[in-house]
Amino acid sequence: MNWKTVIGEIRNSDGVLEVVDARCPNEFRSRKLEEIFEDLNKPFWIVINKVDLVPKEFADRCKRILKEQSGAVDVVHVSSKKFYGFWILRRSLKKYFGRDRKAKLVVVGFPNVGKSSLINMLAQSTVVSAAPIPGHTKGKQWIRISGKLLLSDTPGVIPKEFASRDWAKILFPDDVEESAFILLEKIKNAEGTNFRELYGIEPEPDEETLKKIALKFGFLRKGGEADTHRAATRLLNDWNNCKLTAWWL
Ligand SMILES: Nc1nc2c(ncn2[C@@H]2O[C@H](COP(=O)(O)OP(=O)(O)OP(=O)(O)O)[C@@H](O)[C@H]2O)c(=O)[nH]1
Ligand SMILES: [Mg+2]
Repeated sequence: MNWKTVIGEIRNSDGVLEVVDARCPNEFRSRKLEEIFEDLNKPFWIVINKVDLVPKEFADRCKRILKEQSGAVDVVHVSSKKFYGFWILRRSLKKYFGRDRKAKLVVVGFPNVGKSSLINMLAQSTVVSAAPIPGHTKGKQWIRISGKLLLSDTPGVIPKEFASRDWAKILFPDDVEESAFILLEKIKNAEGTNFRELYGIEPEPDEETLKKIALKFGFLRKGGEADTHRAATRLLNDWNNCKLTAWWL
């Protein structure tokens, strides 16, 4: 779905679920987007997904801070992977919209935050998993998540222009080594991480670290030189598939 279509979807919705990654929830918020929600007069929820990847104390602190510092109706924790948080999210939505009001919601977020996983979790927990609404774009599916609450089955991916410079490079990489260095710098300064357990070294944003990772996994170029490109790709993949965790505000 292109961005113009997403904005159209938001305009036609009754509310938005902004999904962020629990490992660094604040950096995954888009203030620009939240301003758009406010301009359009749409209530929004910040859904902190992947909460299984961070300590509870950190998750609770983030929730408190985001509640204070954002215009979100509510901030909730979920783990789409562990099927955690569904009821809390649903209760919060029901509380806002009431029993009798029909409401259509749209899920948005940066790449990889778990939008599709969240939609799947919400869909699997319901009796009617997908119901086309007459009068809507053909093929458009809505998922009933509770009595009158409907969720669009197509998430809106927030485009690169809305990301900070660092995240634009990590989420939409063109030079993977540069992207890996930016991620390493963030992990180095994180409150906690499993980096040392995964790779057996300290997270330092330099060539040497990529070389060590390459050697650890046997990524060698012809001639036996460490393949830092493959190591950088591995690091970014481990972050994206959530094997690698680190948390900071
Ligand atoms: N540990 C953990 N991993 C999760 C959770 N939710 C999603 N993931 C993982 O995060 C990665 C991205 O999840 P997706 O649901 O594909 O994310 P998305 O936002 O739809 O990504 P795009 O479609 O690329 O924009 C996958 O490897 C998921 O398995 C979660 O709650 N916990
Ligand atoms: Mg997706």
